[in-house]
Amino acid sequence: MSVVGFDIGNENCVIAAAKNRGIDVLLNDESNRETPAVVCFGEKQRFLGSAGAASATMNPRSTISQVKRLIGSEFRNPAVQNDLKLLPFETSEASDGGVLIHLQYLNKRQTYKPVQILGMLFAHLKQMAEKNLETPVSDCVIGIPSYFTDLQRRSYLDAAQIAGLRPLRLMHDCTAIALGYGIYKSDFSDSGPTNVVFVDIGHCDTQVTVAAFEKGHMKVLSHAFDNHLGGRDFDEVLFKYFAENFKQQYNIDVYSNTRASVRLRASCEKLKKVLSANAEAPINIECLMDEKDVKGFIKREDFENLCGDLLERISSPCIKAVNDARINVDKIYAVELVGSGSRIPAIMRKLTSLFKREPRRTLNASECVARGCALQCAMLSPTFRVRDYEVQDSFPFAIGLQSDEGKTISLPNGALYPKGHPFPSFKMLSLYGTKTFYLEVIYTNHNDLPVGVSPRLSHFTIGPFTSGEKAKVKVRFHLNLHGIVTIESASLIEEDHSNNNAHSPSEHMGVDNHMSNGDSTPSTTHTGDENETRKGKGRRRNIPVSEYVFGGTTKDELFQAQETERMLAHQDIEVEQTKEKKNTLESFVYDTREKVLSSYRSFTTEEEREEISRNLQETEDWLYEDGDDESQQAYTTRLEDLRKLVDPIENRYKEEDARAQATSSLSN
Ligand code: ATP
Ligand code: K
Ligand code: MG
Repeated sequence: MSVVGFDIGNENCVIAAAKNRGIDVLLNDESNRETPAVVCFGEKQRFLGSAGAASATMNPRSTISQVKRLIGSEFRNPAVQNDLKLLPFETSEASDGGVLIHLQYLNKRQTYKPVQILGMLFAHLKQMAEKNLETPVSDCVIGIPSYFTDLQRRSYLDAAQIAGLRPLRLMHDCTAIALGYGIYKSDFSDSGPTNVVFVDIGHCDTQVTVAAFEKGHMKVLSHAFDNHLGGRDFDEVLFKYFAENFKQQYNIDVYSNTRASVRLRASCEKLKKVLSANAEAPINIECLMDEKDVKGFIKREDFENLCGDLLERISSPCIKAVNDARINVDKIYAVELVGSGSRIPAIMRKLTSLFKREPRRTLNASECVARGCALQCAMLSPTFRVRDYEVQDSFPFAIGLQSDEGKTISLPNGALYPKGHPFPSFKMLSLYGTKTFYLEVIYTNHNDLPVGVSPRLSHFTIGPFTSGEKAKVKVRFHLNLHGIVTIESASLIEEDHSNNNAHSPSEHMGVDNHMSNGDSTPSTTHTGDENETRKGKGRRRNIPVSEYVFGGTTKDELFQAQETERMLAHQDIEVEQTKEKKNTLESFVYDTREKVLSSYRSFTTEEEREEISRNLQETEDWLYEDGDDESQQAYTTRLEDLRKLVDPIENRYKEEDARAQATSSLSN
């Protein structure tokens, strides 16, 4: 069993695998280390990854990209609406408030949820890894942005499950990067932690993380982000510039034509890359629209001026991360720049002036997330031995509770998990009640959240239970390894009547401030069986807990999605096998025709040759006409029919050949 790390980007995916000697990045079928995050629905089969990207401009409305932006997001979120404007496929609001993707496939209008599309991508990457490693792959660690909400995290796990993967951890991208950075380094000073700022600029977002390194362990001090600032935004600057330019010069409006927009966007991205290495760059697109060829040109300096606002915005998450880490700029040992979006030279200059030092590029900009994830996976897997290294991550949002009437429940520290809390983490809370009650998990600080995100995560029913008098209910929360909040258990403590004075006043439900807000990480073992009677203090009884996640995938939906994926994968295989059968038949026709004229000639009669030739011609004609698009069975049957004619001759030829060889070896 192999262990792998996945970096699912908005543009590119990278797979890394732990080997005994270290971490390897796996190649795809085109021998590339990065695979486009694209799923394209062709006429009869899906094209995934590189094949999907290759078909994108032919089939723009059935080519799904940037699904990472849509998964676990609300359709009505204005930020999502902005993203959708850049994407060529059709969407609508799902009944659960999420995004639904509509497209034409297999002559039908089909609807898919983003979680399904991501599932397809995961399945493709899994298959690629298995082909490379020649072993089954299921245990994995998957990189995610630190700003992902509870629902986005859960949706990632669902997508992985649709693909048959078993994520041991969803890991914040920059935490994975920091792990890969720290674990092999031995030159950290003994006189206190070494603070490093990681800046990851991808296709759609910018993430900044400050981590403190000491020998044998690494601690994340802060995560900050701008989830709407990445390479894509720089492409868009060029797109707008040339769209306007072409309107003036050629009188075409690319905004009115999906295919033209898709092609211009792709050209602008290429242009941007050229500008990273050149002072100026041309753009040429044949037949962009209305049968017009377009030409354009831009200088790097002009591009940088157009990007002034974007470049300015890079400072904010950097400043926030350093402030939240509570360190001085002079206490920063290094700034490490990663993510391919950061290859624009002006970004480097901007960061240099901000941090008063030049950022370094000691890590592999496009592979470090996947590599860190693979390392973490090896550390979590019992089959690998990795040197002891402690990773302490911090959770970027404050999490609180409210009752189902929307009343905030006041908690000892102001939050169930304050912002920056280390995780994974268990917390025990004591509440009082006489019967079933409800808790809603919420984000408490709107300012920290990505724009438009709902503060409500999930709703828990604690019960049913009844208790004659107000009883203490101990609720055990878990902010798990994926950064998802759950309630692990709840138990009712029926106290002795002789020991009644700890009861809260007469509210229906109240937090017991006397009880410790017990905070423990999984390494601190939780002692005591919660079902056991405690020394005369009271009886403990487990009460059921049920969870409802706002916008979450139900078990039934997940099952359906797995079924759909199985069917779609079957269809793809079927189409591929049919192509193979057709090719085999075609080759047989050509090979046999050639052999009839050469090697078989002396083993056949005139009539036999004529009959075979006639049949070959018939099959060839059929292949061009009725047989162009037939079933596997049809091609197989045709081949078998031809073989019946040709096999006796083939046998005669082989026998003669063997005899000739025997004779020649005797005479030697
Ligand atoms: P995200 O992290 O947002 O999910 P991702 O991980 O797929 O996305 P990366 O692969 O890190 O993103 O970066 C992709 C971006 O980098 C694209 O916008 C691409 O155009 C840009 N890019 C790649 N090479 C260069 C270059 N030489 N100069 C400028 N930009 C580049
Ligand atoms: K990537
Ligand atoms: Mg990335």
